[in-house]
Amino acid sequence: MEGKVPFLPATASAHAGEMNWLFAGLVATSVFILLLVFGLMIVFCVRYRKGSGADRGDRMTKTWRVEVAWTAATFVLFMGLYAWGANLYIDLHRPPADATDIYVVGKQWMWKVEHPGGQKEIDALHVPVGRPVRLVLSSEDVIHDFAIPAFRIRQDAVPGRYETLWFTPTAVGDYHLFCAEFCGTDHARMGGTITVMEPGDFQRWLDQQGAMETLAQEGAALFRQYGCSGCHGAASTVHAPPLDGLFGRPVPLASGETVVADDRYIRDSILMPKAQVAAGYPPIMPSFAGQIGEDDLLKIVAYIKSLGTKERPAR
Ligand code: HEC
Ligand SMILES: [Cu+2]
Repeated sequence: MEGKVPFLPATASAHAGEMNWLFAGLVATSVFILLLVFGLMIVFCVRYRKGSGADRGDRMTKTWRVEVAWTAATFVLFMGLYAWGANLYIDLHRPPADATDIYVVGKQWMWKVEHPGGQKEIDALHVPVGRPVRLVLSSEDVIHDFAIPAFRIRQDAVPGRYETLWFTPTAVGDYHLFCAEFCGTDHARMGGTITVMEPGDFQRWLDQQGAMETLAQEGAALFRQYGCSGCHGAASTVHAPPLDGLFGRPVPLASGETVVADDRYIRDSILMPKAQVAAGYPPIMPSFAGQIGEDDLLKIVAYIKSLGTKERPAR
């Protein structure tokens, strides 16, 4: 179901069409069950009303066949809906490898957006049409929820962790952005606009934001400012793991487990270093919880990610 569907917001992302079908499927199933139950109730009410000439003798005995048949039929029907929805949900949380990362921080009461090139926006998000975008969401205070009805997506932004979701916009235009989790006095005003642009226009928009440091470059400065380089830098005498090429690599932990170093792992390593200690290293890294805000964390994580690729910030 693409294009304009009556009573629904615009259908403007690659998943939105299927979401419409799923919604239609749920409504159709509910309406069918509703009509069946109420239809039978009404029929019986009328047929067996007081004084009607309906035959009341010869009562039918219950048979297990009927019980099993309707139980199995509804079970299969609802499990089918569940599998359909779960499949879509899982897909929405598995971004393609070529998706662009955009960082979003929710706080009372605004959305702060940072593009990988360092461009910043507040209560606005510009994206190119037809390209997958992966959002990394976090919150500085309470739970918020990033919701774009035209894309049929919403995701809680939870303090203390990263949540991700992705979408591919399919139609150029402006769409509403909302906070969909009651988060305080000005919750109702915590919204904005998503602007979907042609890739060329988007590139021009990025360029117009002026020359600025990329997120990774800002992160590199913070990495020194917070003293990380004292232990992790090349010249350090402390026995700390080098962070080059860390992103995306499996990391053996002291506990014997192995985890993949993703955004979340790096973030947790900074805030809760004792929770997952890298194998072969002493657990001497101090926790930076409460000292580094979400904004700066994103930049440091972006910097550590950039160390995995060849294009290291030249500083
Ligand atoms: C006192 C020295 C020290 C400081 C300061 C320090 N670290 Fe660490 N860091 C370590 C050690 C030792 C480990 C390995 C043990 C562990 O996982 O806790 C580590 C582990 C890590 C890891 C996980 C690496 C892996 O291979 O799994 C990351 C990411 C990290 N540090 C980032 C940072 C950042 C960012 C900062 C600054 C905000 C910082 N560290 C400050 C010593 C330090
Ligand atoms: Cu909010």
